[in-house]
Amino acid sequence: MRRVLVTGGAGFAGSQYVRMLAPHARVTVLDKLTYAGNPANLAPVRDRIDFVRGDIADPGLLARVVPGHDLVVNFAAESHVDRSIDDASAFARTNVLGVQALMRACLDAGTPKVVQVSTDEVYGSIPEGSWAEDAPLAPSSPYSASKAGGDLIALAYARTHGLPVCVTRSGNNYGPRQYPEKLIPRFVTRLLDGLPVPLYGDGRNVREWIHVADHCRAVDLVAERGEPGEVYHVPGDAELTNLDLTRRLLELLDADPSLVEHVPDRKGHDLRYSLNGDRLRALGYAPRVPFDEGLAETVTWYRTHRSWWEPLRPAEPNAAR
Ligand code: NAD
Ligand code: TDX
Repeated sequence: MRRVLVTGGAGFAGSQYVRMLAPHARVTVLDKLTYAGNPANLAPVRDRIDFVRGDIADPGLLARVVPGHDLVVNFAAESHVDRSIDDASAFARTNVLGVQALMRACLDAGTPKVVQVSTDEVYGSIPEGSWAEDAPLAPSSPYSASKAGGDLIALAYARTHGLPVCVTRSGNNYGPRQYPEKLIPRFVTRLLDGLPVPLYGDGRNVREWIHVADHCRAVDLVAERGEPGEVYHVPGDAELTNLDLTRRLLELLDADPSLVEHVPDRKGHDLRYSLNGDRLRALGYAPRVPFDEGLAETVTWYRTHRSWWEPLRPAEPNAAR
């Protein structure tokens, strides 16, 4: 049985990966449990995994936890763009220094395979067409700059030291258990309570959406078949403006369109992201969750899991950015 260390495994995407893997692998989760980490996300597999609370930027802890694993997958990150605009210090610490500490620990432990999970945002905005994996990095936000820094460190460990690490970069994930600061869960939970939803700028920014389960299947495929030192894109199957996405959410929730509040734009707001996924498809990847189905199921999940998200809501429910 594979022994897999999943860092950031109590967050949205990391916990999905752990729940997917747990029946077929011996899984250790290492997570700092920041505001975004939630042990409830691991409840269905709690008895089948080892959980360590700790920081990927702590080399002493990593020296104890990393050895003995066949695979290390790093989902741990500060992940929200708006928070990085307010204060980027935790982003630099976790997303850059943390990745460096983890790569070093994997090198020292002789880990046979490592995957660094990253994002389409490292390339910055693309008005048309799609980025290939060798496109130059031009991140716009402190979040994406810190992710680009982590990616480059990971790839440098591959080139300099021969560390068998792959980098995956995916589009916007959606699905159950996403912290209600991100667009879809923020809008769904607010609409469920009849509260206005803050649409940034003119709402014409475009994102490429992928169900978190498809993202995790792609990460595992790269873990098994990816070429060390390479980057793999994980594109979404639905490209939508925020305005169109908001309209779909209003329909699914049978909510009044007057609840959409146009608020000032996010600083440095990227217009569009798009990834070319040919390299991943060549490994055998195909998405399984059609966007319409996945979105409807996600809305239903939030409707039926109020006890998961209600305690996580910001203190000022009417605050719009
Ligand atoms: P999330 O914010 O839901 O979860 C992040 C997890 O990392 C939390 O459990 C948190 O406690 C943990 N963590 C934070 N700092 C840590 C540290 N120093 N040490 C150990 N654990 C720490 O994030 P997510 O949406 O699940 O994203 C997971 C990864 O996927 C991130 O690397 C993110 O950049 C990437 N990604 C996410 C998306 C998306 O749309 N959600 C898209 C592309 C890439
Ligand atoms: O209240 C909002 N109103 C709004 O109009 C929020 C939270 C967002 N938006 C807009 C900004 C973006 O154009 O919606 C779009 C999506 O925003 P987020 O959910 O914050 O995601 P994004 O900034 O695109 O980044 C996400 O995808 C890539 C994740 O948060 C990152 O972790 C991932 O790397």
